Amino acid sequence: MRCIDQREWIAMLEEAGELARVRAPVDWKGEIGAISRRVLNAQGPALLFENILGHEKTWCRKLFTGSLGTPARVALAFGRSKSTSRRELAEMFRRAMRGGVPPVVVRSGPVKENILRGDEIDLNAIPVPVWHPYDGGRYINTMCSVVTRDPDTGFINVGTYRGMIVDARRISVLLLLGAGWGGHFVKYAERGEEMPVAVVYGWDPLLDVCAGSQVPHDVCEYDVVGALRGEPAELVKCETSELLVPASAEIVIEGFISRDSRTFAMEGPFGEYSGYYGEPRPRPVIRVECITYRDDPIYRGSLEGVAPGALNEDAAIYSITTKAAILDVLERAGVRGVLDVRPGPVTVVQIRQTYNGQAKQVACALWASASAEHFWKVIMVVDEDVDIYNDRALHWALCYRVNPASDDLVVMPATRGGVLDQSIPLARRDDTMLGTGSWNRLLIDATRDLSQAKRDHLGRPTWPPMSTEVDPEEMARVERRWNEYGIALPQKSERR
Ligand SMILES: Cc1cc2nc3c(=O)[nH]c(=O)nc-3n(C[C@H](O)[C@H](O)[C@H](O)COP(=O)(O)O)c2cc1C
Ligand SMILES: [Mn+2]
Repeated sequence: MRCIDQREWIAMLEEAGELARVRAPVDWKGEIGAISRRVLNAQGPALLFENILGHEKTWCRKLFTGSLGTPARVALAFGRSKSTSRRELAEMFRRAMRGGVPPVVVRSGPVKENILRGDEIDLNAIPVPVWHPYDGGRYINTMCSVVTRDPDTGFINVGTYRGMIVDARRISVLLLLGAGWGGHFVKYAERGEEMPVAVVYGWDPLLDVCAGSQVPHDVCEYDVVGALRGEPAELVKCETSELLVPASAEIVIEGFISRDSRTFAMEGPFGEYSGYYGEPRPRPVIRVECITYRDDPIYRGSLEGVAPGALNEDAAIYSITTKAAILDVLERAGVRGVLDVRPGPVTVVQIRQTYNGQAKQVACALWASASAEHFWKVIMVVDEDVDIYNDRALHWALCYRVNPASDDLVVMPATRGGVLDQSIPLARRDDTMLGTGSWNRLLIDATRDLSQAKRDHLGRPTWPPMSTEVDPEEMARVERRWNEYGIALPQKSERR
């Protein structure tokens, strides 16, 4: 299947009964965020807002959001049926991260239908919501794909990085040096140049999936999209730089970022992935020089904050792609016996143990990875008999397979970590001083102690029986005689 554009994606969702067109007039200030929160929490449809107050006559009138808000729709974006398992999608993503299909450059495309330059530009013409009640402004860069290029090698990176409208032509951004574009930024600064940047809104949903996920730093996200679709992405050259963007994107903003701190502007607060607001700070700014867009463009954005019971698009995306990233990191590090992985605030890894220190190897491999900056702060490793999708089973393992006074709990101090984690004191999240945040990380080793196992004739560990396991012969007898006992059991119901 070739890459699809956002209009084809919207049509696919409508066909599948997964889209609501909101024609009632709605306010970009607060109301759209509140609607989005309600719909995401209820795992409702993708939303296309067609009537936004104050945007009846602006060149951009429409906003599309929430399209990746459920696992079923992420499966549809991958070109699979709604019920495709996470494991299957994660394996698809892993294969794509290895063998990329490079993009092709075409002469022109719909994204060039309209071009604004210089003083014609006013970012406030785009219907950008104030997503969370106390955001510092209109966060224009949420579900977007930010394109930059390594000035030495020409390698292109595409990442999702937040940004807030400062005024008509400026966007302040959270540009962390550990991210893909951060490495490019440092190189441009060393040359005394500004960094060209292009921000893409609304194209193949898999570009957003790849841009926001932990694709290895030496792999271009465009190649991953190409590999997932089996056909190269079609790109066009930007107007003001050598950057390449999708030919059928809805909107592309082109600009430049300076390392000169005198050009910085306030960024934040913003409702972040942890469910907290971050503190406002002076941050680098995209100085917008050009905007290209399709006729009647549909802007794309997303609600960020997640907390227990408060879902968003990232959570649905990461349930696939972070799973893939973790499996990949562990395989590359040569960790044996990894059975399954459940990403989440606590990263759960299920293993079949054959050697001592296997759980520690899991944690060391993940923490050493370049992908770990914002992730994998708390890792829990369990054996094959613990159902990692059952929270009670995990609590049981936490209680009965962990001795808090032993080396089952390991704190790895002062590692590189995310700056948006509000449980860490501000001084330890000062990326301007530290280059990153500083995290103490926790491993909960809830695996059994191998010295308690016996080995079978093939040398495999066998564990003492659990008292909750019924002898299989007894169970067979009970099943055979069940009707004789006259015991009525209630229907099994879904327990929450
Ligand atoms: C909606 C969204 C917003 C994000 N905002 C930022 C951000 O502002 N800064 C950042 O460094 N990472 C942010 N991330 C995380 C990065 O996109 C993620 O770490 C990704 O792997 C970066 O790709 P890269 O390795 O090419 O930099 C965001 C992710 C999502 C999904
Ligand atoms: Mn990257």
